[in-house]
Amino acid sequence: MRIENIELRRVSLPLVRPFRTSFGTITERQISLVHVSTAGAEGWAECAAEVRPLYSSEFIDGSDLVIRDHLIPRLQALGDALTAERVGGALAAVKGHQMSKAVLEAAILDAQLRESGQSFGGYLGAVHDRVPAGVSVGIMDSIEELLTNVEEYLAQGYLRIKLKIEPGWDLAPVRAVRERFGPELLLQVDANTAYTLADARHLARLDPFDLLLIEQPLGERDLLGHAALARLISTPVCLDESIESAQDAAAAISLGACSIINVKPSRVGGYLEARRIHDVAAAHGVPVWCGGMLETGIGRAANVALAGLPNFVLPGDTSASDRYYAQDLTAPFVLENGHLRVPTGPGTGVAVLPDVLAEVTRSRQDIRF
Ligand code: NPQ
Ligand code: MG
Repeated sequence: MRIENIELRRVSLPLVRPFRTSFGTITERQISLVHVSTAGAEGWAECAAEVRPLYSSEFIDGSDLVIRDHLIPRLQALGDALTAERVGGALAAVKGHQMSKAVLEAAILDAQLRESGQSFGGYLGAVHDRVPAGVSVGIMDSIEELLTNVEEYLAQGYLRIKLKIEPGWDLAPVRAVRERFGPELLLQVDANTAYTLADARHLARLDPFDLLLIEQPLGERDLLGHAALARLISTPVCLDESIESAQDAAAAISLGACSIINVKPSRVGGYLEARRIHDVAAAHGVPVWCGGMLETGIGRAANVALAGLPNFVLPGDTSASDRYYAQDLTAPFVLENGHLRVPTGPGTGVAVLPDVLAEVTRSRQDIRF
Protein backbone atom coordinates (compact mmCIF):
# COMPACT_ATOMS: atom_id res chain seq x y z
CA MET A 1 0.00 0.00 0.00
CA ARG A 2 1.33 3.39 -0.96
CA ILE A 3 0.55 6.26 1.44
CA GLU A 4 0.79 9.74 -0.04
CA ASN A 5 -0.04 11.85 2.99
CA ILE A 6 -0.97 11.61 6.65
CA GLU A 7 -2.88 14.51 8.13
CA LEU A 8 -3.10 15.14 11.88
CA ARG A 9 -6.18 17.17 12.66
CA ARG A 10 -7.14 18.50 16.08
CA VAL A 11 -10.85 18.80 16.71
CA SER A 12 -12.83 19.93 19.73
CA LEU A 13 -16.31 18.60 20.47
CA PRO A 14 -18.54 19.71 23.35
CA LEU A 15 -20.06 16.91 25.46
CA VAL A 16 -23.83 16.93 25.98
CA ARG A 17 -23.15 16.94 29.74
CA PRO A 18 -20.01 16.88 31.90
CA PHE A 19 -18.58 13.40 32.46
CA ARG A 20 -17.00 12.83 35.88
CA THR A 21 -14.83 9.86 36.78
CA SER A 22 -12.53 9.16 39.72
CA PHE A 23 -9.72 10.83 37.74
CA GLY A 24 -11.46 14.02 36.71
CA THR A 25 -14.30 15.79 34.90
CA ILE A 26 -14.44 16.67 31.24
CA THR A 27 -16.92 18.96 29.49
CA GLU A 28 -15.42 18.92 26.03
CA ARG A 29 -13.46 16.31 24.13
CA GLN A 30 -10.32 17.33 22.26
CA ILE A 31 -9.33 14.67 19.78
CA SER A 32 -6.51 14.12 17.30
CA LEU A 33 -7.82 12.62 14.09
CA VAL A 34 -5.51 10.83 11.68
CA HIS A 35 -6.38 10.96 7.99
CA VAL A 36 -4.42 8.66 5.67
CA SER A 37 -4.48 9.28 1.91
CA THR A 38 -3.41 6.63 -0.57
CA ALA A 39 -3.64 6.72 -4.36
CA GLY A 40 -6.95 4.87 -4.27
CA ALA A 41 -8.53 5.50 -0.89
CA GLU A 42 -8.52 7.35 2.38
CA GLY A 43 -8.71 6.23 5.97
CA TRP A 44 -9.77 7.91 9.20
CA ALA A 45 -9.14 7.10 12.83
CA GLU A 46 -9.17 8.96 16.13
CA CYS A 47 -6.66 8.96 18.95
CA ALA A 48 -8.07 8.26 22.42
CA ALA A 49 -5.48 10.36 24.25
CA GLU A 50 -6.98 13.13 26.36
CA VAL A 51 -5.65 16.62 27.18
CA ARG A 52 -4.29 15.51 30.56
CA PRO A 53 -2.45 12.23 31.28
CA LEU A 54 -4.98 11.06 33.92
CA TYR A 55 -6.54 7.91 32.45
CA SER A 56 -3.11 6.72 31.31
CA SER A 57 0.32 8.29 30.78
CA GLU A 58 -0.58 9.35 27.25
CA PHE A 59 -1.89 12.83 26.46
CA ILE A 60 -2.89 14.53 23.25
CA ASP A 61 0.03 16.91 22.66
CA GLY A 62 2.55 14.18 23.48
CA SER A 63 0.68 11.82 21.20
CA ASP A 64 0.82 14.19 18.22
CA LEU A 65 4.55 14.59 18.78
CA VAL A 66 5.34 10.88 19.05
CA ILE A 67 3.20 10.15 16.00
CA ARG A 68 4.95 12.78 13.90
CA ASP A 69 8.55 12.40 15.07
CA HIS A 70 8.85 8.75 16.08
CA LEU A 71 6.09 6.60 14.61
CA ILE A 72 5.43 7.94 11.11
CA PRO A 73 9.15 7.84 10.15
CA ARG A 74 9.13 4.10 10.92
CA LEU A 75 6.14 3.64 8.65
CA GLN A 76 7.79 5.68 5.91
CA ALA A 77 10.79 3.37 6.15
CA LEU A 78 8.59 0.44 5.09
CA GLY A 79 7.91 2.06 1.71
CA ASP A 80 5.45 0.16 -0.46
CA ALA A 81 5.63 -2.86 1.88
CA LEU A 82 3.44 -0.99 4.35
CA THR A 83 0.22 -2.78 5.30
CA ALA A 84 -1.95 -2.47 8.40
CA GLU A 85 -0.69 -5.88 9.51
CA ARG A 86 2.93 -4.62 9.44
CA VAL A 87 2.28 -1.47 11.49
CA GLY A 88 2.57 -3.20 14.88
CA GLY A 89 5.93 -4.75 14.06
CA ALA A 90 7.29 -1.55 12.55
CA LEU A 91 6.42 0.43 15.68
CA ALA A 92 7.34 -2.23 18.25
CA ALA A 93 10.76 -0.74 19.03
CA VAL A 94 9.07 2.39 20.39
CA LYS A 95 8.15 1.72 24.01
CA GLY A 96 4.57 2.32 25.11
CA HIS A 97 2.41 4.93 23.35
CA GLN A 98 -0.33 2.42 22.62
CA MET A 99 -2.95 5.03 21.76
CA SER A 100 -0.63 6.74 19.30
CA LYS A 101 0.24 3.43 17.66
CA ALA A 102 -3.41 2.39 17.64
CA VAL A 103 -4.64 5.43 15.76
CA LEU A 104 -2.06 4.96 12.98
CA GLU A 105 -2.84 1.27 12.57
CA ALA A 106 -6.58 1.98 12.55
CA ALA A 107 -6.37 4.74 9.93
CA ILE A 108 -4.16 2.59 7.70
CA LEU A 109 -6.46 -0.40 8.17
CA ASP A 110 -9.44 1.76 7.25
CA ALA A 111 -7.74 2.90 4.03
CA GLN A 112 -6.62 -0.65 3.21
CA LEU A 113 -10.09 -2.10 3.73
CA ARG A 114 -11.70 0.69 1.71
CA GLU A 115 -9.30 -0.17 -1.12
CA SER A 116 -10.30 -3.82 -1.00
CA GLY A 117 -13.98 -3.21 -0.30
CA GLN A 118 -14.06 -5.15 2.97
CA SER A 119 -15.70 -4.01 6.21
CA PHE A 120 -13.98 -3.80 9.61
CA GLY A 121 -16.45 -6.37 10.94
CA GLY A 122 -15.79 -8.77 8.09
CA TYR A 123 -12.04 -8.37 8.43
CA LEU A 124 -11.95 -8.78 12.21
CA GLY A 125 -14.34 -11.73 12.22
CA ALA A 126 -17.58 -10.27 13.60
CA VAL A 127 -20.33 -12.87 13.85
CA HIS A 128 -23.18 -10.52 14.84
CA ASP A 129 -24.85 -7.81 12.77
CA ARG A 130 -25.79 -5.81 15.86
CA VAL A 131 -24.38 -5.53 19.38
CA PRO A 132 -26.04 -4.80 22.74
CA ALA A 133 -25.34 -1.32 24.09
CA GLY A 134 -24.41 -0.39 27.63
CA VAL A 135 -23.86 3.10 29.01
CA SER A 136 -21.25 4.51 31.39
CA VAL A 137 -22.79 6.87 33.96
CA GLY A 138 -20.55 9.48 35.56
CA ILE A 139 -20.21 10.44 39.21
CA MET A 140 -22.94 12.95 40.09
CA ASP A 141 -23.61 15.55 42.77
CA SER A 142 -26.54 13.65 44.27
CA ILE A 143 -28.22 10.24 44.28
CA GLU A 144 -31.40 11.88 43.03
CA GLU A 145 -29.60 13.26 39.97
CA LEU A 146 -28.04 9.83 39.37
CA LEU A 147 -31.41 8.05 39.47
CA THR A 148 -32.89 10.56 37.02
CA ASN A 149 -30.02 9.96 34.62
CA VAL A 150 -30.17 6.17 34.88
CA GLU A 151 -33.93 6.23 34.37
CA GLU A 152 -33.44 8.29 31.20
CA TYR A 153 -30.85 5.87 29.81
CA LEU A 154 -33.06 2.87 30.54
CA ALA A 155 -35.98 4.61 28.82
CA GLN A 156 -33.72 5.04 25.77
CA GLY A 157 -33.15 1.29 25.74
CA TYR A 158 -29.66 0.79 27.20
CA LEU A 159 -29.31 -2.82 28.24
CA ARG A 160 -26.64 -2.39 30.91
CA ILE A 161 -25.68 0.38 33.32
CA LYS A 162 -22.12 1.06 34.46
CA LEU A 163 -21.69 3.40 37.40
CA LYS A 164 -18.44 5.25 37.86
CA ILE A 165 -17.37 4.95 41.50
CA GLU A 166 -14.73 6.37 43.85
CA PRO A 167 -14.27 6.41 47.63
CA GLY A 168 -17.31 8.29 48.97
CA TRP A 169 -19.43 7.47 45.91
CA ASP A 170 -19.81 3.70 45.83
CA LEU A 171 -22.15 1.83 48.19
CA ALA A 172 -24.89 4.46 48.29
CA PRO A 173 -25.28 4.98 44.52
CA VAL A 174 -25.10 1.23 43.86
CA ARG A 175 -27.70 0.50 46.54
CA ALA A 176 -29.99 3.27 45.27
CA VAL A 177 -29.83 2.12 41.64
CA ARG A 178 -30.31 -1.54 42.57
CA GLU A 179 -33.28 -0.73 44.82
CA ARG A 180 -34.95 1.58 42.31
CA PHE A 181 -34.51 -0.52 39.16
CA GLY A 182 -34.65 -4.03 40.59
CA PRO A 183 -32.67 -7.28 40.49
CA GLU A 184 -32.95 -7.80 36.72
CA LEU A 185 -30.97 -4.68 35.81
CA LEU A 186 -27.53 -5.52 34.40
CA LEU A 187 -25.36 -3.34 36.64
CA GLN A 188 -21.60 -2.93 37.01
CA VAL A 189 -19.14 -0.39 38.42
CA ASP A 190 -15.85 1.18 37.31
CA ALA A 191 -13.37 2.66 39.81
CA ASN A 192 -10.62 3.74 37.37
CA THR A 193 -7.91 2.72 39.90
CA ALA A 194 -9.37 4.73 42.81
CA TYR A 195 -8.91 2.10 45.58
CA THR A 196 -6.14 0.11 47.24
CA LEU A 197 -6.10 -3.42 48.58
CA ALA A 198 -6.66 -1.92 52.05
CA ASP A 199 -10.21 -1.15 50.81
CA ALA A 200 -10.99 -4.84 50.25
CA ARG A 201 -13.40 -5.10 53.18
CA HIS A 202 -15.22 -1.99 52.03
CA LEU A 203 -15.46 -3.26 48.44
CA ALA A 204 -16.81 -6.58 49.74
CA ARG A 205 -19.85 -4.60 50.87
CA LEU A 206 -20.76 -4.36 47.16
CA ASP A 207 -21.17 -8.17 47.11
CA PRO A 208 -24.90 -8.22 48.00
CA PHE A 209 -25.80 -6.02 45.01
CA ASP A 210 -25.16 -8.75 42.46
CA LEU A 211 -22.97 -6.66 40.16
CA LEU A 212 -21.81 -8.10 36.84
CA LEU A 213 -18.31 -6.93 37.67
CA ILE A 214 -16.10 -4.32 39.30
CA GLU A 215 -13.76 -2.71 36.79
CA GLN A 216 -10.20 -1.68 37.65
CA PRO A 217 -10.59 -1.10 41.39
CA LEU A 218 -6.80 -0.90 42.03
CA GLY A 219 -3.77 0.66 40.37
CA GLU A 220 -2.94 -0.26 36.80
CA ARG A 221 0.33 -2.01 37.73
CA ASP A 222 -1.18 -3.90 40.66
CA LEU A 223 -1.98 -7.31 39.19
CA LEU A 224 -1.12 -9.12 42.43
CA GLY A 225 -3.39 -6.77 44.36
CA HIS A 226 -6.25 -7.53 42.00
CA ALA A 227 -5.59 -11.25 42.38
CA ALA A 228 -5.73 -10.88 46.17
CA LEU A 229 -8.87 -8.74 45.99
CA ALA A 230 -10.58 -11.23 43.70
CA ARG A 231 -10.26 -13.82 46.50
CA LEU A 232 -11.78 -11.43 49.07
CA ILE A 233 -14.90 -10.29 47.21
CA SER A 234 -17.57 -12.15 45.28
CA THR A 235 -18.08 -9.48 42.58
CA PRO A 236 -16.05 -10.56 39.52
CA VAL A 237 -12.96 -8.41 38.92
CA CYS A 238 -12.59 -6.91 35.42
CA LEU A 239 -9.43 -5.15 34.27
CA ASP A 240 -9.21 -2.09 32.02
CA GLU A 241 -6.13 0.13 32.57
CA SER A 242 -3.95 -2.87 33.57
CA ILE A 243 -4.25 -4.55 30.18
CA GLU A 244 -2.13 -2.96 27.45
CA SER A 245 -1.38 -6.09 25.40
CA ALA A 246 -2.34 -9.71 24.85
CA GLN A 247 0.67 -10.62 26.99
CA ASP A 248 -0.74 -8.55 29.85
CA ALA A 249 -4.07 -10.30 29.39
CA ALA A 250 -2.47 -13.74 29.55
CA ALA A 251 -0.54 -12.77 32.70
CA ALA A 252 -3.58 -11.27 34.42
CA ILE A 253 -5.69 -14.32 33.67
CA SER A 254 -2.98 -16.75 34.82
CA LEU A 255 -2.49 -14.81 38.08
CA GLY A 256 -6.22 -14.77 38.80
CA ALA A 257 -6.18 -10.96 38.68
CA CYS A 258 -9.34 -10.82 36.58
CA SER A 259 -12.13 -13.04 35.34
CA ILE A 260 -13.39 -10.54 32.72
CA ILE A 261 -11.53 -8.08 30.45
CA ASN A 262 -12.55 -4.69 29.10
CA VAL A 263 -11.01 -4.53 25.60
CA LYS A 264 -10.28 -1.04 24.30
CA PRO A 265 -8.42 -1.07 20.99
CA SER A 266 -6.89 2.33 21.73
CA ARG A 267 -5.46 1.21 25.08
CA VAL A 268 -3.85 -1.93 23.67
CA GLY A 269 -2.23 -0.49 20.51
CA GLY A 270 -4.93 -1.23 17.96
CA TYR A 271 -7.64 -3.51 16.63
CA LEU A 272 -5.27 -6.35 15.81
CA GLU A 273 -3.93 -6.57 19.37
CA ALA A 274 -7.52 -6.17 20.61
CA ARG A 275 -8.47 -9.22 18.58
CA ARG A 276 -5.51 -11.15 20.02
CA ILE A 277 -6.78 -10.31 23.53
CA HIS A 278 -10.21 -11.52 22.50
CA ASP A 279 -8.63 -14.78 21.35
CA VAL A 280 -6.44 -15.27 24.45
CA ALA A 281 -9.40 -14.61 26.73
CA ALA A 282 -11.64 -16.95 24.74
CA ALA A 283 -9.03 -19.71 25.02
CA HIS A 284 -9.19 -19.31 28.82
CA GLY A 285 -12.98 -19.09 28.98
CA VAL A 286 -12.72 -15.43 30.05
CA PRO A 287 -15.49 -13.21 28.64
CA VAL A 288 -14.64 -9.77 27.24
CA TRP A 289 -16.55 -6.62 26.40
CA CYS A 290 -15.72 -3.53 24.39
CA GLY A 291 -14.84 -0.41 26.35
CA GLY A 292 -15.10 3.15 25.14
CA MET A 293 -13.11 6.38 25.25
CA LEU A 294 -15.84 8.85 24.30
CA GLU A 295 -15.22 8.13 20.64
CA THR A 296 -16.85 10.00 17.79
CA GLY A 297 -18.61 8.00 15.08
CA ILE A 298 -15.20 7.22 13.56
CA GLY A 299 -13.90 5.19 16.49
CA ARG A 300 -17.36 4.04 17.51
CA ALA A 301 -17.89 2.36 14.12
CA ALA A 302 -14.74 0.28 14.47
CA ASN A 303 -15.48 -0.52 18.13
CA VAL A 304 -18.94 -1.78 17.26
CA ALA A 305 -17.40 -4.02 14.58
CA LEU A 306 -14.96 -5.45 17.13
CA ALA A 307 -17.79 -5.97 19.61
CA GLY A 308 -19.38 -8.27 17.01
CA LEU A 309 -16.74 -10.96 17.66
CA PRO A 310 -17.98 -14.11 19.41
CA ASN A 311 -16.32 -13.71 22.83
CA PHE A 312 -17.69 -10.18 23.31
CA VAL A 313 -20.47 -11.64 25.43
CA LEU A 314 -21.19 -8.70 27.75
CA PRO A 315 -22.75 -5.40 26.59
CA GLY A 316 -20.04 -2.80 25.97
CA ASP A 317 -19.60 0.92 26.56
CA THR A 318 -20.56 1.16 22.89
CA SER A 319 -23.27 3.77 23.41
CA ALA A 320 -25.23 5.79 20.86
CA SER A 321 -23.65 9.00 19.54
CA ASP A 322 -26.04 11.20 21.53
CA ARG A 323 -24.76 9.78 24.85
CA TYR A 324 -21.80 12.09 24.33
CA TYR A 325 -22.33 14.38 21.34
CA ALA A 326 -25.26 16.43 20.07
CA GLN A 327 -23.54 16.51 16.67
CA ASP A 328 -21.28 13.59 15.78
CA LEU A 329 -18.60 13.68 13.07
CA THR A 330 -20.48 10.95 11.17
CA ALA A 331 -24.12 10.03 10.76
CA PRO A 332 -25.13 9.26 14.34
CA PHE A 333 -25.15 5.78 15.83
CA VAL A 334 -28.64 5.27 17.24
CA LEU A 335 -30.08 2.63 19.54
CA GLU A 336 -32.40 0.08 17.97
CA ASN A 337 -33.99 -1.90 20.78
CA GLY A 338 -30.90 -1.32 22.86
CA HIS A 339 -28.51 -2.40 20.11
CA LEU A 340 -26.15 -0.71 17.66
CA ARG A 341 -25.88 -2.02 14.13
CA VAL A 342 -22.46 -3.23 12.95
CA PRO A 343 -21.57 -1.17 9.85
CA THR A 344 -21.25 -3.21 6.66
CA GLY A 345 -19.68 -0.75 4.20
CA PRO A 346 -15.98 -0.80 3.28
CA GLY A 347 -13.57 0.08 6.10
CA THR A 348 -15.32 1.48 9.14
CA GLY A 349 -18.38 1.93 6.93
CA VAL A 350 -18.97 5.50 8.08
CA ALA A 351 -18.33 8.81 6.30
CA VAL A 352 -16.95 11.89 8.03
CA LEU A 353 -19.30 14.86 7.54
CA PRO A 354 -17.21 17.60 5.88
CA ASP A 355 -19.19 20.58 7.20
CA VAL A 356 -19.12 19.32 10.77
CA LEU A 357 -15.43 18.48 10.47
CA ALA A 358 -14.62 22.00 9.26
CA GLU A 359 -16.59 23.53 12.09
CA VAL A 360 -14.87 21.58 14.89
CA THR A 361 -11.31 21.73 13.49
CA ARG A 362 -8.84 23.69 15.60
CA SER A 363 -5.59 22.93 13.73
CA ARG A 364 -4.05 20.57 11.20
CA GLN A 365 -0.67 19.46 9.91
CA ASP A 366 0.30 17.36 6.91
CA ILE A 367 3.08 14.81 6.80
CA ARG A 368 3.94 14.04 3.17
CA PHE A 369 5.19 10.56 2.39
C1 NPQ B 1 -13.31 3.68 31.20
N1 NPQ B 1 -14.56 5.13 29.62
O1 NPQ B 1 -13.91 2.67 30.93
C2 NPQ B 1 -13.36 4.93 30.35
C3 NPQ B 1 -12.83 6.04 31.06
C4 NPQ B 1 -12.76 7.35 30.41
C5 NPQ B 1 -16.84 5.28 28.88
O2 NPQ B 1 -16.26 4.99 31.09
C6 NPQ B 1 -11.79 11.48 27.85
C7 NPQ B 1 -11.04 10.48 27.27
C8 NPQ B 1 -12.59 11.21 28.90
C9 NPQ B 1 -11.09 9.23 27.77
C10 NPQ B 1 -13.49 9.62 30.46
C11 NPQ B 1 -15.87 5.11 29.98
C12 NPQ B 1 -12.66 9.93 29.39
C13 NPQ B 1 -11.89 8.92 28.83
C14 NPQ B 1 -13.53 8.33 30.95
C15 NPQ B 1 -11.98 7.65 29.35
O3 NPQ B 1 -12.57 3.65 32.16
MG1 MG C 1 -12.75 1.60 32.73
